[in-house]
Amino acid sequence: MILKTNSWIHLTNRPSQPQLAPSHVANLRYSRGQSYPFNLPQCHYDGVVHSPISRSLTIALTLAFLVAACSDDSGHSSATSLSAPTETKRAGATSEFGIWPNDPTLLNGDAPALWTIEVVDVLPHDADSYTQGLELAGDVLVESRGRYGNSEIRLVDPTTGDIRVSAPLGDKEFGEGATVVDSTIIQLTWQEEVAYVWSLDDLTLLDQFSYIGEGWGLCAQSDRLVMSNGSSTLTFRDPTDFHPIDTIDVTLNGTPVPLLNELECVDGFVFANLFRSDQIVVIDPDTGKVVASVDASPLNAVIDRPSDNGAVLNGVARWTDDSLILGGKWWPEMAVVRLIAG
Ligand SMILES: [Ca+2]
Repeated sequence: MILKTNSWIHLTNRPSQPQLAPSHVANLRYSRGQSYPFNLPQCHYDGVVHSPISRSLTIALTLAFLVAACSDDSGHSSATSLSAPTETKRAGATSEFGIWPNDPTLLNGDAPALWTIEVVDVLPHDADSYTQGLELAGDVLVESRGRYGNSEIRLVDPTTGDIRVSAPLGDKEFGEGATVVDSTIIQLTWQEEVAYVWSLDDLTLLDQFSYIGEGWGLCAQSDRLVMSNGSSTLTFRDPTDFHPIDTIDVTLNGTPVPLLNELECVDGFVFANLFRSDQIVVIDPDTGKVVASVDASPLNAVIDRPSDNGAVLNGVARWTDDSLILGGKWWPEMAVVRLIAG
């Protein structure tokens, strides 16, 4: 059982919270050594997509969003310089507020926070795995692997990287996000409109659900699933039969935030990495408002990411009470990180 609880949902307004402009969301960056086919004012974005049609449309809409956002703040850059990890800075200490860098009552949709990360550890990862989703279940890391002909669900020892057990998808199926519900794993497929239900202990296929549209990210709250499809809309689903319950549009200061990708449900909030970026947004799922944005680019100083444009950040998992695992497609390592004020 790894469902998270809404431990503190009642938030108050604090005037001292750092302001997050729309340009921060637009300030998508790539790992070092990679090229930027599109150079926008204060924005770097790679428009290469691995989907023939739908993601191209999404990228086009996003570029329009980026241009609009950047045009409002073209004279100021929010880029954060890469820095060496501070591995011992808070090692062994548990934050008073768990995963949150500040008093959690600071979080509110009117004054989104701007955070970054410190890397506190590095874990091994299968460099052949096209990571599409990560979630911890006890001492086992659940990893969904994508690409046609290579998709599977696997249970991994997170400290050694050893694969304990795996189960393949069909050659014409593309694995996407996955989450744990009680003693099962629900795994999405990208465009095949089917979600598989696996036994958590041995990956026996137990059931499958059908749905309409694309599947990208998935996480579980106490009574509902949260699913992304690459747009700015999250869909809530019943974990027992996967039927849609409701949707919420995700916004930052009133502006839609597209390309919501891999998800992680944390303390009643939803973490979503933005596709092809090192940015993670923290969403209040009841309002859709982005309450904080996390610049994860400091991991580039630690993780030897492949130069392939497809090797993007695509794994977010709660690791300990005060840390996350961040992983990506074909990454040889994963980073254990803590959130810190940016
Ligand atoms: Ca996750």
